[in-house]
Amino acid sequence: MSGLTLYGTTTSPYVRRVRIVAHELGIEVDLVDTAEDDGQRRMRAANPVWKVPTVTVGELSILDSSTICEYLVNERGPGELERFNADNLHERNLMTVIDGALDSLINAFYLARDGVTAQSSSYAAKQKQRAASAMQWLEQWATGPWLSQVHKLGLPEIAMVTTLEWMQFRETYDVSAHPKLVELGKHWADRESFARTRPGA
Ligand SMILES: N[C@@H](CCC(=O)N[C@@H](CS)C(=O)NCC(=O)O)C(=O)O
Repeated sequence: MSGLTLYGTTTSPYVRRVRIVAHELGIEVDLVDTAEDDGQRRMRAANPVWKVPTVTVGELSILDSSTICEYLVNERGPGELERFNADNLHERNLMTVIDGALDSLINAFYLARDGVTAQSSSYAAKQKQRAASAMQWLEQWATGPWLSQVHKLGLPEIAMVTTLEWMQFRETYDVSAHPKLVELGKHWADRESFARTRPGA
């Protein structure tokens, strides 16, 4: 697959999902840093919601991490990955809850940078409470390295590990309250695609 441009940063957990899937499938990506003005301008020209990851392939723009990962798997074949099954409602619920926790904490993280904290805003406090509720729900589904019931590495596990590691990296959430999720994260930490895409790697 040639001419694939990925707009994002190396610290974004959503961008990291795409980088892990690309690495697993042996797909080269040209990463354009959206922390730089020029990268941000180019990403906004391709994506009306101004979020990363954004991928462009020729004239095509793909605007969401799950859509991008599905596109890569469909184009290249799943390799060792589990193909995301849109009919599997449990997997879709897992993704919704992981994204709910992550979106809440990303909001809280950026609001805190502007001085809006859980102490000063009930809405900011709710973001952290929602993340705790989501993580508690996810904990019940972790079995060793697996989150989904398919027992093959797929988007739910990749999303879970990148979320856990982002929480630790940004110190936005104490993951130690969820020992089964911590164990799941440790299982995948040394796999090449995870190790190579870790912030600072
Ligand atoms: N649903 C989107 C979420 C992407 C997202 O929230 N990305 C964050 C960075 S981790 C972002 O671009 N935030 C920019 C902003 O909110 O202004 C996906 O899965 O790709």
